[in-house]
Amino acid sequence: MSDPRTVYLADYQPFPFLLPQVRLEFTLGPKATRVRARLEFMPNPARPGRHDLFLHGENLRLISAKVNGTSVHSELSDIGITISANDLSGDPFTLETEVEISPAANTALEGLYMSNGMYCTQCEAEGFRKITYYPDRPDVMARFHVRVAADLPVLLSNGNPVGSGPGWAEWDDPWPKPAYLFALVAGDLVAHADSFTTLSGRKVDLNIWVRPGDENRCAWGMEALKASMSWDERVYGREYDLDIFNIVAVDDFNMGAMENKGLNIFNSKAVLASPDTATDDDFARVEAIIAHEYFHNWTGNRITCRDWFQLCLKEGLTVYRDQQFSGDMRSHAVKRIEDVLALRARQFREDQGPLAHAVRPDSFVEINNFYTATVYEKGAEVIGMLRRLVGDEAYAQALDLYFTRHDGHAATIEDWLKVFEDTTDRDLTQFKRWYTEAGTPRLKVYEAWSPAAQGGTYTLTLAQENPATPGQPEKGAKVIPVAVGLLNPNGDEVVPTTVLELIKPVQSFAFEGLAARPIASILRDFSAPVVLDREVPAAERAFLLAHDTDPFNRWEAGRSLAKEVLARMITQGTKPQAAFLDGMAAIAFDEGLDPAFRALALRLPGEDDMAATLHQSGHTPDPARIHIARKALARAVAERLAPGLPGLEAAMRVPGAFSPQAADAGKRALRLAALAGLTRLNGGAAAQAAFADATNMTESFGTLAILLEAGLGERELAAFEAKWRTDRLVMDKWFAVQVSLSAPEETAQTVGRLTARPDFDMKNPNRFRAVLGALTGNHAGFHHASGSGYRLLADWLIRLDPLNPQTAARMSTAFETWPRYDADRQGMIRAELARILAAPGLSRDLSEMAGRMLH
Ligand code: 0A1
Ligand code: ZN
Repeated sequence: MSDPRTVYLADYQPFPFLLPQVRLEFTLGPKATRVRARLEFMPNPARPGRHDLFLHGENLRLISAKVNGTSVHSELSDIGITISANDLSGDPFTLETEVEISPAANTALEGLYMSNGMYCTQCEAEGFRKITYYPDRPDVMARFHVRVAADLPVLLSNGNPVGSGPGWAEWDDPWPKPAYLFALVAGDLVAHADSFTTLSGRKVDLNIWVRPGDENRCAWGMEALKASMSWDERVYGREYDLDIFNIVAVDDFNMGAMENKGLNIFNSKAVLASPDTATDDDFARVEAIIAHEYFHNWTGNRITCRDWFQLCLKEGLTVYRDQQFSGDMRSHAVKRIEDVLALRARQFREDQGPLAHAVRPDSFVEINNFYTATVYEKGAEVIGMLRRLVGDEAYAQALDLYFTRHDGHAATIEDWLKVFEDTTDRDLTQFKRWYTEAGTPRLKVYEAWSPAAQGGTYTLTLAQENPATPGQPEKGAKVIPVAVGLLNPNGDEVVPTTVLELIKPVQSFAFEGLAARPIASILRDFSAPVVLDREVPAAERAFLLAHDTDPFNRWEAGRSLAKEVLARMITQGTKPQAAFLDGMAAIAFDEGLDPAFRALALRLPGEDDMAATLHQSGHTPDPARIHIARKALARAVAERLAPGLPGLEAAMRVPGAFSPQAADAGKRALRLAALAGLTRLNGGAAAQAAFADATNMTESFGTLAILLEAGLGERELAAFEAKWRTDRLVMDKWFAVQVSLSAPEETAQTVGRLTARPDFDMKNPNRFRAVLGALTGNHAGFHHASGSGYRLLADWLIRLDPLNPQTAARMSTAFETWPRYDADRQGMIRAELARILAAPGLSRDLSEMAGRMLH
C-alpha cells in the first residue's frame, strides 16, 4: 500500500501532552453552532522535550484561540492547527478556542449533525475533530464537563446531569475518556424511563429517548438493557458506574449503534421494537446490540484502545461478550450456528478476497474502513479460541486481571495477551499470529485405524495451510484448538469432546483402546475459524446428522451435505440424493429438537455461499445456474416433507399474546419454513391466509416474503404498503424484500422503480441500504450477466459518496468477490471499480476501498 495518506502502527508515539480536564460549551443552531472549548494541558512525561501542540480539526471556522487567556497565532491546515512550542507558556497551560460549525450541512453523519430536527453526534472513530480543535486520538483521555444551550426540551451529554434550566443543561462525566466517546443530543424527545439497582446498591436511572410516537417501541430495549446490566455483574463482575444511563434512537445513523459514555446513540432500527412492527430477528438483534453497547462500558470505555490499530481489543471482546450473553438468554446451539453462518458469509468472504486484513491491521488509510467482520467477528473468534485453550477458570482470572491492571487506561493487544500469559504461564507468541496474520486457515484431515484385539487405535492427522493474502505472502502455523469427539457406529459417544491443540503444520493425535473404528466429529462447536477441508462419505455425514451429540456439528453435517448435493446439482445437473432429503425430513419432524434448530437446519445454503464453495473447489460459479439449482433443491425438500407439512404448520402456530422470547420465535420460524414449503408445492393459498390472519410482524413479513419468492404476493405487497406507508422502519423492510426476492432478470428494474419513488431518500442510510444493500444481497440479480447490477451499484455509490462517504465505502464491499467469477464478470466489476476510482473528488473512504479491491 503506497498511498501517501497511509497511517502505520509502527509510527505510534504518545501524545506530548496530558489533558486532565475539558470544558465544552455548545450554543446550538442548525446552520451555525458555536463550540467553546477550554482544554487544560500538562506535559506528558512519556514524551519529554519541547513540543508544538497539534490539534485535529476539520471543517471548523476558527473564531479565536487563546493560551492562558492571551490570543495566539495558530497555523491552520485542512486537518488541524499547530501552536508553536514558543507560545505554550506554563506547565500546565490552558487553551481556549471558539469555533463555528454547521450541523444542518453535515450529511456524512459524522461529528455533530441533524436528524429529523434533532441534534446528535457520532464521534468514533475520528469525528470529534469536526466539532472542535482537539487531540482526537484514543490515548488522550480527559474528564469532560459540558454545557449545552438550545431552545429544546431535552439536552443530553455524557456522565451525570449537574444542572439545568430553561434552554440549558450541564453534564459532568467523572470518568476520563477519549474524545470518540463524547456525545451530545438535543431535541424534542420523550423518554421510556426505568431504573436499575446495581449489586452494590447504586440506583441508576435508565432512559430510552425517542421521537414522540415511538414510546410504545421501547419496552423490549429496556428489558434487554436491564438483563445486560445484571448479566455483566453476574458473569464478569462489572457494575455500571454513573447515576444515569441514556439511550437515544436516531433515524439517520451510519452503523448499528454507538457506546458513548453514559449516552448510547442507536440507529432507531437497532433499538425500537414492537410486535406489530418488528420481526423475531429484529427483536434478537435489538437485544444483542443493546447488550453490545452496554458491555462496551467496561470493554472499550473504562479500558479503551491506545490507537485505532487496536480496535479489535474492544470490538472483538465486546462481540464475544454479547454472543455469550445472547447464548445465555436464548439457545447456545442456535446462537452458535447463527454466528458461524454470519462469520462465514461475511468474514470468510472478506478474508479470502482482496480486502483481507489482519484482526489487528498494521496500516490503514481511513480507519472507518476497518470496522469490519474481521475486526469484530474474527476478533471474537480469537477470544473464543483463547478461552478454549486456557479453560473457563483461567479465562475468568485473566479477565479480572485485565480489568484491574488496565482500568482507566488505553491498552493494546500486547497488554491483553500479557494478562493471559501472566495468569496461565503460557507463551502466546505463536497464538498472536491470529491477530497479525490475515486469511482463513484450511485444515486437512487424515484418518487411520489399526484394529487390535485389546482395543484399536484411531489416529487423526491434521494439516494446516495458511493461504497468502494481500501484502502477506507467507505465514506461520497457527495455534488451532480442534474440538473432537468420537462416536461408535451405534451412535454412542466413546470419546467425549476433547480439545486437540494443533500447533505444527502437520500433527497426529492417537486415540487408543477403541472397540470399533469410530466416526469422528471434528471441530465441534466450531472451535476455530478455519475451513475444514475434508472429503466425507455422504453416509457418514448422514450418520452425524442423525447422531452427533454436538448440536453445532449435527447442524454442520446437514449443511455440508446440502452443499455437496447442491454443488453436484449445479455442476453436473444431478438430482438431489434421497439420503439428504431423508435427513432433512428426520430433522424437520423430530419433536425432540428445538424448533429454532429445526428451522435453521432446513434453511438451505445461500447462493453467495455456494458461489464461494464452488470457487474454492476449482469451479467458476455461474450465478444463474446456482439460483435455479437452489430453487430446485428447495422444491425437492418440500416434496419430500410434503406429507408432514400441513401438520407441522398447524403444530407450530403460537396462540395467545406475542412473546419475543426464543421459544415462541423458534416455533414461528419453523412454521414459516413449513409455509414456504407448502407455497412451493401448492401455490399461495396457505401463505395468503396466514398473511391475512397475521397478528405480528414476523408472521406478516414472513408470509409476504414467502409469497414474493414464489412470484406471488402483489396484493399483499400493496396492503402492506397501505398499512405502513408512514413508518420509516417498516417501509425499509418493504423496500428491501422486493429487491431481495425479485427474479434475477428483474432485479435492476425493481431497483430503478424503487429509487425513483419520492420516499427513497438516499441521505438516510437505512433506506439506501434497504434498496442498494438488498441489490447486493440478491446474488443472481446483482451478478446478472448483463452487468446491470454492477452498473447500478457503482452509479449509486458515486452519487452517495459526496454526501456520505462512510456508507458508500462500506457498501462497495459488494465488489470484493470479483475474483471468483468468470472473465466477463471480472472485467465488468473491475471496470466499475475503475470508474468509481476515477470519479472527481472521490472520498478517502471510497478511494481506499476501490483501490484495494482493484490491486
Ligand atoms: N463502536 C460501535 C460501532 C460504530 C463505529 C463507528 C461508527 O461511526 C463511524 C458508529 C458506530 C460499536 O461497535 O457498536
Ligand atoms: Zn462495538
